[in-house]
Amino acid sequence: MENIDKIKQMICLSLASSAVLPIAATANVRNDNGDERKPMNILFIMCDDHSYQTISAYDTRYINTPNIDRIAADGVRFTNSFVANSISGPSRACMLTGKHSLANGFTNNRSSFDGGQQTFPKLLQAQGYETAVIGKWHLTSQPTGFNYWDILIGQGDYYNPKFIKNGEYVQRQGYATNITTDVAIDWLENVRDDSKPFCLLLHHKAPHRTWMPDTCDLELFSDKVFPIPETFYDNYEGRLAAKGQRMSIHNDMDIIYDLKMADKENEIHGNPIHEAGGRAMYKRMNPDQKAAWDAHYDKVIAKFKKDSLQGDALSEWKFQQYMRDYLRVITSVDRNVGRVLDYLEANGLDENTLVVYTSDQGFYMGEHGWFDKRFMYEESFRTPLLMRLPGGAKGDISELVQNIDYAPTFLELAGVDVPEDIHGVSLLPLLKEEKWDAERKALYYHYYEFPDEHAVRPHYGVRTERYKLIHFYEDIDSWELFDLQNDPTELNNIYGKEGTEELTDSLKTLLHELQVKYNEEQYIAK
Ligand code: SGN
Ligand code: CA
Repeated sequence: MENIDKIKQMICLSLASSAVLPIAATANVRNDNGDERKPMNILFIMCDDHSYQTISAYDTRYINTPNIDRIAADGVRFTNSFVANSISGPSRACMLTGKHSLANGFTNNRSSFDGGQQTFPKLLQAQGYETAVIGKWHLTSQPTGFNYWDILIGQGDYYNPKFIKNGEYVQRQGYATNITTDVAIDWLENVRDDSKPFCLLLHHKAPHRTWMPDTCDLELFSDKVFPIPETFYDNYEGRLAAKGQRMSIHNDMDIIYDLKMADKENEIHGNPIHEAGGRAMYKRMNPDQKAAWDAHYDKVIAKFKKDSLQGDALSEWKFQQYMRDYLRVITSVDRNVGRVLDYLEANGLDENTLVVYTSDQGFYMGEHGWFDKRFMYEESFRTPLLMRLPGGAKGDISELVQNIDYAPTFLELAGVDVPEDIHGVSLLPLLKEEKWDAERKALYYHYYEFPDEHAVRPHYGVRTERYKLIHFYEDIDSWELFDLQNDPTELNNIYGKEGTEELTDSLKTLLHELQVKYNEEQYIAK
């Protein structure tokens, strides 16, 4: 099986167009003191919904991601990396501004980003950087602060996606992850002003729902059976908001839309809206893509019909199917990350480029019975974060870090004074093995979107190294407290339990301090 997988990977590689690799050069720039220094480029790779559980640098249970792991092997792996708001648009706005959601104005996916505000790409541009964003943007308004932008529309499509390139619509044939990488390599190679240092945001759509694999990866993992997560059958006892969500694999993962059982006989039906969406995804494909798709899924559909599974057996089949497609999509991401890293190396750019790999948030791989994100529970509050700074630190960094920290990190690296209104703290000292003065005792989190299709109640909270306190509000008023040391899977809400009074008080004090610090006084619970 392994050999067959390797051969398929080679075929995929030869299909993805590879750029010519001549040597590129960047000029030195002057910093504020007038000293000449070597500019450090920034390659900021981000995926959409990539769980740390499916990166082998973090977790070897499910998949091998040799290329993403290269970043960790030559650099650092953050083992306590979190987001400020576990959903796409808001998370991206936090990264661009270095500020929590209310302060940057983009609190939920229905918002539109105020592109007039201060962002790190603008500040880098002013410092003489050549900036670009390629791939998923998801902030509704047009990008500002970029010399070049070439973005997917909204969530984007996996097959033959439409982009907006510096304001013009362009439809491209092929698979989104390959295309986004092609455009990025082409920008590095042919478009940018190479007398300047660059900052490239290479932001993939993958592996966002509906986890559509590239045609050359369809057969991967077909024979694999993944272990069912220990919390798969969680009954949500003592956690009101968890009980009320609609992101369960059993109830909410659609058989046609998510699991691709769109049979030609039209006998299988899911939720009508999702079913229409699922069939439309297939219609976007060209005849070759459809033929490859059918060659794989028709067999799976036939078996699914024959087996007519019910109850737990159906839930577990859905889980396996979900895992296989998700991991196929990750295989393509990993291969394309390899292409970009190879390009940097072939051009000597690996020696003066900070490479970052992250996701807009974590994701549930069946834990608590779920897919999707949004909750402040570990799987979606955490996000993978790997960084490789040439000549910098190697190994694990365990400090509590958050996606509001990326902007100040990039700015400090570029020699820009970090504006005082930025909430995040530069991670550069950690990358250089220097003392980190942040003295961060706790992280603040706030998720605002409601009502939404997954019915996750808005909530804010605080997390220290050991404890987590969450307040869910809107149509409920419910507090949760977890001791992550004794209860890492967060099944036992100890809020209000005897003996937790002092701990609760101290966490509430901390929470209020952070709400004041991050301009969220209006949310302080009465
Ligand atoms: C879409 C998905 C949701 C997902 C959100 C947000 N539904 O609405 O499942 O939670 O995006 O994801 S879908 O039917 O359109 O696939 S985010 O990462 O972009 O914020
Ligand atoms: Ca996302």
